[in-house]
Amino acid sequence: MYETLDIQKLRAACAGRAIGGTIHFFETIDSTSTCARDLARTGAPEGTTVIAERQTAGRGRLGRTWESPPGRNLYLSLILRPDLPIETVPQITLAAGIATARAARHWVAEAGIKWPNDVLVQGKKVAGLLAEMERPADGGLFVILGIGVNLNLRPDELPEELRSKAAGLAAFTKGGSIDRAEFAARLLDEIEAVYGKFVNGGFAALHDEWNSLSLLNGAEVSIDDGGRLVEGVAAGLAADGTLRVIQPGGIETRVVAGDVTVRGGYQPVP
Ligand code: BT5
Repeated sequence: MYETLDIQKLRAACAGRAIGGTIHFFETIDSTSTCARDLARTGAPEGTTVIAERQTAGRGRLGRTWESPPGRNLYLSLILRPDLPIETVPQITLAAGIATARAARHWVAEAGIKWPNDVLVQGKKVAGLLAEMERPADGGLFVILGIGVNLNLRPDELPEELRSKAAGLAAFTKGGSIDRAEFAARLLDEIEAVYGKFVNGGFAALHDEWNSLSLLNGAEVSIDDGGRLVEGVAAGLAADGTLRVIQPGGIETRVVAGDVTVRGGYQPVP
Protein backbone atom coordinates (compact mmCIF):
# COMPACT_ATOMS: atom_id res chain seq x y z
CA MET A 1 0.00 0.00 0.00
CA TYR A 2 1.04 3.59 -0.47
CA GLU A 3 -0.10 7.06 0.39
CA THR A 4 -1.88 8.69 -2.55
CA LEU A 5 -0.36 11.90 -3.88
CA ASP A 6 -2.14 14.78 -2.15
CA ILE A 7 -3.70 16.29 -5.26
CA GLN A 8 -5.74 18.87 -3.31
CA LYS A 9 -2.56 20.24 -1.79
CA LEU A 10 -0.87 20.32 -5.18
CA ARG A 11 -3.81 22.04 -6.87
CA ALA A 12 -3.93 24.63 -4.09
CA ALA A 13 -0.20 25.32 -4.49
CA CYS A 14 -0.59 25.79 -8.26
CA ALA A 15 -3.92 27.64 -8.32
CA GLY A 16 -3.99 30.46 -10.85
CA ARG A 17 -0.64 29.60 -12.38
CA ALA A 18 0.05 29.39 -16.09
CA ILE A 19 1.85 26.06 -15.67
CA GLY A 20 -0.09 23.54 -13.57
CA GLY A 21 -3.13 25.77 -13.04
CA THR A 22 -5.23 22.89 -14.43
CA ILE A 23 -4.21 19.39 -13.37
CA HIS A 24 -5.86 16.18 -14.56
CA PHE A 25 -5.12 13.43 -12.07
CA PHE A 26 -5.44 9.67 -12.68
CA GLU A 27 -4.92 6.65 -10.51
CA THR A 28 -3.86 4.53 -13.50
CA ILE A 29 -3.24 5.62 -17.06
CA ASP A 30 -1.39 4.26 -20.09
CA SER A 31 0.88 7.30 -20.39
CA THR A 32 0.43 10.83 -19.08
CA SER A 33 2.06 12.06 -22.31
CA THR A 34 -0.50 10.27 -24.50
CA CYS A 35 -3.29 11.77 -22.41
CA ALA A 36 -1.77 15.28 -22.59
CA ARG A 37 -1.33 14.91 -26.35
CA ASP A 38 -5.00 13.99 -26.76
CA LEU A 39 -6.00 17.00 -24.64
CA ALA A 40 -3.74 19.27 -26.72
CA ARG A 41 -5.29 17.95 -29.95
CA THR A 42 -8.68 19.07 -28.71
CA GLY A 43 -7.42 22.54 -27.84
CA ALA A 44 -6.38 22.36 -24.18
CA PRO A 45 -4.31 25.43 -23.32
CA GLU A 46 -0.62 25.74 -22.53
CA GLY A 47 0.22 24.67 -19.01
CA THR A 48 -2.45 21.96 -18.80
CA THR A 49 -0.90 19.19 -16.73
CA VAL A 50 -1.56 15.45 -16.43
CA ILE A 51 -0.35 13.42 -13.45
CA ALA A 52 -0.85 9.74 -12.68
CA GLU A 53 -0.04 7.49 -9.75
CA ARG A 54 0.89 4.72 -12.15
CA GLN A 55 1.46 4.25 -15.89
CA THR A 56 0.90 1.00 -17.73
CA ALA A 57 2.72 2.19 -20.87
CA GLY A 58 5.11 4.89 -19.67
CA ARG A 59 7.58 5.63 -22.42
CA GLY A 60 11.06 7.03 -22.88
CA ARG A 61 12.81 8.04 -26.08
CA LEU A 62 12.83 5.77 -29.14
CA GLY A 63 10.00 3.61 -27.85
CA ARG A 64 11.78 2.63 -24.65
CA THR A 65 9.82 1.79 -21.52
CA TRP A 66 9.62 4.09 -18.49
CA GLU A 67 9.10 1.92 -15.42
CA SER A 68 6.18 3.45 -13.55
CA PRO A 69 5.31 1.58 -10.36
CA PRO A 70 2.44 3.04 -8.35
CA GLY A 71 2.45 5.44 -5.48
CA ARG A 72 6.10 6.36 -5.10
CA ASN A 73 7.13 8.59 -7.95
CA LEU A 74 5.96 11.42 -10.14
CA TYR A 75 4.69 10.90 -13.68
CA LEU A 76 3.79 14.24 -15.15
CA SER A 77 3.17 15.63 -18.63
CA LEU A 78 2.28 19.12 -19.64
CA ILE A 79 1.24 20.98 -22.76
CA LEU A 80 3.45 23.76 -24.08
CA ARG A 81 2.57 25.93 -27.06
CA PRO A 82 5.78 27.87 -27.68
CA ASP A 83 5.63 30.62 -30.27
CA LEU A 84 9.16 29.83 -31.42
CA PRO A 85 10.92 28.48 -34.52
CA ILE A 86 10.63 24.72 -34.82
CA GLU A 87 14.40 24.18 -34.59
CA THR A 88 14.42 25.49 -31.03
CA VAL A 89 12.04 22.77 -29.82
CA PRO A 90 14.82 20.31 -28.76
CA GLN A 91 16.05 23.05 -26.42
CA ILE A 92 12.84 22.60 -24.42
CA THR A 93 14.24 19.31 -23.12
CA LEU A 94 17.35 21.17 -22.01
CA ALA A 95 15.32 23.91 -20.34
CA ALA A 96 13.19 21.32 -18.58
CA GLY A 97 16.36 19.59 -17.41
CA ILE A 98 17.33 22.77 -15.59
CA ALA A 99 13.91 22.99 -13.94
CA THR A 100 14.00 19.33 -12.89
CA ALA A 101 17.56 19.59 -11.58
CA ARG A 102 16.66 22.74 -9.64
CA ALA A 103 13.72 20.95 -8.02
CA ALA A 104 15.80 17.85 -7.25
CA ARG A 105 18.60 19.97 -5.79
CA HIS A 106 16.18 21.44 -3.31
CA TRP A 107 16.25 17.96 -1.68
CA VAL A 108 19.64 16.65 -2.84
CA ALA A 109 22.26 19.29 -3.61
CA GLU A 110 24.44 17.05 -5.76
CA ALA A 111 21.77 16.35 -8.41
CA GLY A 112 22.94 17.30 -11.88
CA ILE A 113 22.08 16.90 -15.55
CA LYS A 114 23.36 14.19 -17.83
CA TRP A 115 22.93 15.48 -21.35
CA PRO A 116 20.51 15.45 -22.98
CA ASN A 117 17.57 14.39 -20.82
CA ASP A 118 18.49 12.76 -17.51
CA VAL A 119 18.88 13.98 -13.95
CA LEU A 120 21.31 11.90 -11.92
CA VAL A 121 22.51 11.64 -8.34
CA GLN A 122 25.72 9.71 -7.66
CA GLY A 123 25.57 8.27 -11.17
CA LYS A 124 22.01 7.00 -10.77
CA LYS A 125 19.11 8.19 -12.88
CA VAL A 126 16.46 9.83 -10.74
CA ALA A 127 14.57 11.56 -13.55
CA GLY A 128 14.06 11.36 -17.31
CA LEU A 129 12.56 13.88 -19.69
CA LEU A 130 10.77 13.41 -22.95
CA ALA A 131 9.66 16.27 -25.21
CA GLU A 132 7.39 15.27 -28.09
CA MET A 133 6.29 17.75 -30.72
CA GLU A 134 3.24 17.80 -32.93
CA ARG A 135 2.20 20.27 -35.60
CA PRO A 136 -1.45 19.77 -36.50
CA ALA A 137 -2.46 20.82 -40.04
CA ASP A 138 -5.05 23.22 -38.68
CA GLY A 139 -3.32 24.66 -35.64
CA GLY A 140 -0.13 25.80 -34.00
CA LEU A 141 2.72 23.62 -32.91
CA PHE A 142 2.56 22.06 -29.45
CA VAL A 143 5.03 20.15 -27.33
CA ILE A 144 4.19 17.53 -24.74
CA LEU A 145 6.79 17.64 -22.03
CA GLY A 146 6.85 14.39 -20.05
CA ILE A 147 8.83 14.12 -16.84
CA GLY A 148 9.30 11.02 -14.73
CA VAL A 149 10.92 11.51 -11.34
CA ASN A 150 11.77 8.65 -9.01
CA LEU A 151 11.07 9.93 -5.53
CA ASN A 152 10.31 7.26 -2.94
CA LEU A 153 11.05 4.37 -5.29
CA ARG A 154 12.47 1.21 -3.72
CA PRO A 155 15.06 -0.74 -5.70
CA ASP A 156 12.92 -3.90 -5.66
CA GLU A 157 10.24 -2.03 -7.61
CA LEU A 158 12.49 -1.89 -10.66
CA PRO A 159 13.52 -4.72 -12.97
CA GLU A 160 16.80 -6.25 -11.87
CA GLU A 161 18.86 -4.76 -14.71
CA LEU A 162 17.92 -1.20 -13.71
CA ARG A 163 18.65 -1.48 -9.99
CA SER A 164 22.29 -0.40 -10.29
CA LYS A 165 21.43 2.44 -12.71
CA ALA A 166 18.37 4.10 -11.18
CA ALA A 167 17.29 5.29 -7.77
CA GLY A 168 14.70 7.34 -5.95
CA LEU A 169 15.71 10.84 -4.88
CA ALA A 170 14.66 10.07 -1.30
CA ALA A 171 17.42 7.47 -1.03
CA PHE A 172 19.89 10.38 -0.91
CA THR A 173 18.08 12.37 1.77
CA LYS A 174 18.24 11.98 5.53
CA GLY A 175 14.44 11.99 5.92
CA GLY A 176 13.96 8.90 3.80
CA SER A 177 10.78 10.05 2.06
CA ILE A 178 9.72 13.02 -0.05
CA ASP A 179 6.28 14.62 -0.06
CA ARG A 180 5.27 14.07 -3.68
CA ALA A 181 2.78 16.94 -3.83
CA GLU A 182 5.44 19.30 -2.52
CA PHE A 183 7.94 18.04 -5.06
CA ALA A 184 5.44 18.38 -7.92
CA ALA A 185 4.53 21.93 -6.85
CA ARG A 186 8.18 22.95 -6.81
CA LEU A 187 8.85 21.29 -10.15
CA LEU A 188 5.93 23.10 -11.81
CA ASP A 189 7.11 26.34 -10.24
CA GLU A 190 10.62 25.86 -11.63
CA ILE A 191 9.24 24.94 -15.06
CA GLU A 192 7.22 28.13 -15.13
CA ALA A 193 10.31 30.19 -14.25
CA VAL A 194 12.71 28.45 -16.64
CA TYR A 195 10.22 28.24 -19.53
CA GLY A 196 9.46 31.96 -19.13
CA LYS A 197 13.15 32.72 -19.42
CA PHE A 198 13.43 30.46 -22.46
CA VAL A 199 10.48 32.01 -24.29
CA ASN A 200 11.74 35.55 -23.63
CA GLY A 201 15.46 35.12 -24.09
CA GLY A 202 15.93 31.85 -26.00
CA PHE A 203 18.34 29.15 -24.91
CA ALA A 204 21.08 31.81 -24.61
CA ALA A 205 19.36 32.97 -21.40
CA LEU A 206 19.76 29.47 -19.91
CA HIS A 207 23.03 28.34 -21.41
CA ASP A 208 25.30 29.24 -18.47
CA GLU A 209 23.04 27.68 -15.87
CA TRP A 210 22.72 24.50 -17.92
CA ASN A 211 26.50 24.20 -18.17
CA SER A 212 26.88 24.77 -14.44
CA LEU A 213 24.48 21.87 -13.75
CA SER A 214 26.05 19.48 -16.25
CA LEU A 215 27.67 16.30 -14.97
CA LEU A 216 29.60 15.85 -18.21
CA ASN A 217 31.90 18.88 -18.27
CA GLY A 218 35.34 17.48 -19.00
CA ALA A 219 34.12 13.87 -18.84
CA GLU A 220 35.29 11.26 -21.32
CA VAL A 221 32.23 10.23 -23.25
CA SER A 222 31.17 8.00 -26.03
CA ILE A 223 27.91 9.01 -27.67
CA ASP A 224 25.70 6.98 -29.92
CA ASP A 225 23.68 9.51 -31.88
CA GLY A 226 21.78 6.92 -33.85
CA GLY A 227 24.07 6.97 -36.86
CA ARG A 228 27.61 7.25 -35.57
CA LEU A 229 29.67 6.80 -32.42
CA VAL A 230 31.35 10.00 -31.22
CA GLU A 231 34.16 9.62 -28.69
CA GLY A 232 36.01 12.37 -26.89
CA VAL A 233 35.82 14.83 -24.03
CA ALA A 234 32.53 16.64 -23.40
CA ALA A 235 33.11 20.39 -23.33
CA GLY A 236 29.73 21.80 -22.43
CA LEU A 237 26.87 23.02 -24.57
CA ALA A 238 27.22 25.40 -27.48
CA ALA A 239 24.89 28.41 -27.59
CA ASP A 240 22.37 26.48 -29.73
CA GLY A 241 22.11 23.62 -27.20
CA THR A 242 24.24 21.07 -29.08
CA LEU A 243 26.89 19.23 -27.07
CA ARG A 244 30.49 20.10 -27.89
CA VAL A 245 32.78 17.08 -27.94
CA ILE A 246 36.54 17.40 -28.38
CA GLN A 247 37.72 14.33 -30.25
CA PRO A 248 41.25 12.93 -30.17
CA GLY A 249 43.48 15.29 -32.12
CA GLY A 250 41.59 18.29 -30.82
CA ILE A 251 38.84 18.30 -33.44
CA GLU A 252 35.56 19.62 -32.10
CA THR A 253 32.27 18.08 -33.13
CA ARG A 254 28.70 18.95 -32.12
CA VAL A 255 26.05 16.41 -31.20
CA VAL A 256 22.33 17.17 -31.30
CA ALA A 257 20.99 14.14 -29.41
CA GLY A 258 22.11 10.67 -28.42
CA ASP A 259 22.88 8.16 -25.70
CA VAL A 260 25.95 8.95 -23.64
CA THR A 261 28.25 6.46 -21.96
CA VAL A 262 30.69 8.02 -19.53
CA ARG A 263 34.12 6.53 -18.98
CA GLY A 264 35.89 7.29 -15.72
CA GLY A 265 32.94 8.79 -13.88
CA TYR A 266 30.81 11.92 -13.81
CA GLN A 267 32.07 15.34 -12.89
CA PRO A 268 30.63 16.80 -9.69
CA VAL A 269 28.37 19.84 -9.88
CA PRO A 270 29.90 22.60 -7.73
C1 BT5 B 1 13.68 9.03 -20.71
O1 BT5 B 1 13.88 8.27 -21.83
O2 BT5 B 1 14.45 9.10 -19.78
C2 BT5 B 1 12.34 9.79 -20.70
C3 BT5 B 1 11.41 9.29 -19.64
C4 BT5 B 1 10.14 10.10 -19.57
C5 BT5 B 1 9.13 9.47 -18.66
C6 BT5 B 1 7.94 10.35 -18.43
S1 BT5 B 1 6.91 9.77 -17.16
C7 BT5 B 1 5.69 10.91 -17.56
C8 BT5 B 1 5.64 10.94 -19.08
N1 BT5 B 1 4.77 9.91 -19.60
C9 BT5 B 1 5.44 9.00 -20.33
O3 BT5 B 1 4.92 8.01 -20.90
N2 BT5 B 1 6.75 9.32 -20.37
C10 BT5 B 1 7.01 10.54 -19.64
P1 BT5 B 1 15.25 7.54 -22.21
O4 BT5 B 1 16.39 8.50 -22.18
O5 BT5 B 1 14.97 6.85 -23.51
O6 BT5 B 1 15.46 6.52 -21.04
C11 BT5 B 1 14.73 5.34 -20.95
C12 BT5 B 1 15.59 4.33 -20.22
O7 BT5 B 1 15.69 4.69 -18.84
C13 BT5 B 1 15.02 2.92 -20.23
O8 BT5 B 1 15.40 2.23 -21.40
C14 BT5 B 1 15.66 2.34 -18.96
O9 BT5 B 1 16.99 1.95 -19.21
C15 BT5 B 1 15.71 3.52 -18.03
N3 BT5 B 1 14.53 3.57 -17.14
C16 BT5 B 1 13.28 3.07 -17.33
N4 BT5 B 1 12.48 3.36 -16.30
C17 BT5 B 1 13.24 4.05 -15.41
C18 BT5 B 1 12.98 4.63 -14.14
N5 BT5 B 1 11.78 4.60 -13.57
N6 BT5 B 1 14.01 5.26 -13.53
C19 BT5 B 1 15.23 5.34 -14.09
N7 BT5 B 1 15.53 4.81 -15.27
C20 BT5 B 1 14.54 4.17 -15.95
